[in-house]
Amino acid sequence: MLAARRTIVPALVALVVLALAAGAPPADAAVVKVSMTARHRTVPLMPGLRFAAWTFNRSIPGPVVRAREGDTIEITLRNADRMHRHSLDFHASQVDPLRAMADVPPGKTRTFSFVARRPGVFLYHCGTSSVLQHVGQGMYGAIIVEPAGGRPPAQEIVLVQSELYGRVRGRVLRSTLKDMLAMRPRYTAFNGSPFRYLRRPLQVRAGEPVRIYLVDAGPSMGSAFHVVGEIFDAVQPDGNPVSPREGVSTWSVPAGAGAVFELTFDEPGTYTFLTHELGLAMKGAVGRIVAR
Ligand SMILES: [Cu+2]
Repeated sequence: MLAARRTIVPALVALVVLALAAGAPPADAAVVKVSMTARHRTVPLMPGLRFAAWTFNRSIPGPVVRAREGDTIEITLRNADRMHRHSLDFHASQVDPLRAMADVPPGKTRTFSFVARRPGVFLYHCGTSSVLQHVGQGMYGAIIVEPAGGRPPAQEIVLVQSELYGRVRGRVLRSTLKDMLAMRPRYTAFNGSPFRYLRRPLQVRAGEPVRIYLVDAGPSMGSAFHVVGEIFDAVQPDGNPVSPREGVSTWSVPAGAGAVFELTFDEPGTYTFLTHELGLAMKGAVGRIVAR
């Protein structure tokens, strides 16, 4: 998915929830209001297959949240699920988890906030026990916190890698905690759909900078991220622009982490991106970028 700036972007429909705070230091710090609804929903997974998922805002992954360093993120979580408690753990936060990440019972709504003090790209996920099951069912997404001074212009791509577990019955993939504990994923995916970007490659302009924000949601496996035919000009672990690594071919992002990858396709062509843990790539975490 292509990223919009300083806003919340569901996979298909942009839903802008940004409000400026009056007079809060730093001078241009904002309150970014994020509305999330937890609900069970059967979502399209790939042609001919659906997934009996637990979602934030009806999609896997949930919406991309964007803010800037120093902003206050104010989250309202509504639990529209009739059976399970749900919650939100933002890895961009530095808060008391028992307060900020408390479970929301079925049918209830709660609001909490945190100040995004560190720039980067981070995972958010449901933190309710069993976390393995809630993440494995699809309750995760990416939050991007821009550095206070911004980033240089680039063509931006946001990728969330994950595993999908379970058995297919009647063209629906259904997961159990037992499937997830066995750690034998049925599929892997970027942005919630195995082989999504082989079916519809991403498009960029050759000769101009590209920035990939990658988050690995797991629940249990990381990403050895690589672009065939390219070397990353810079990799920023967790997306923090301080101390980038330069000239990297493959970079491991563990489950629960993120990274920013910067590169320029000097030569027009079709470039495959994947996790170079190839047994996982062949289950769906592989795609293409066409540079023109
Ligand atoms: Cu949950």
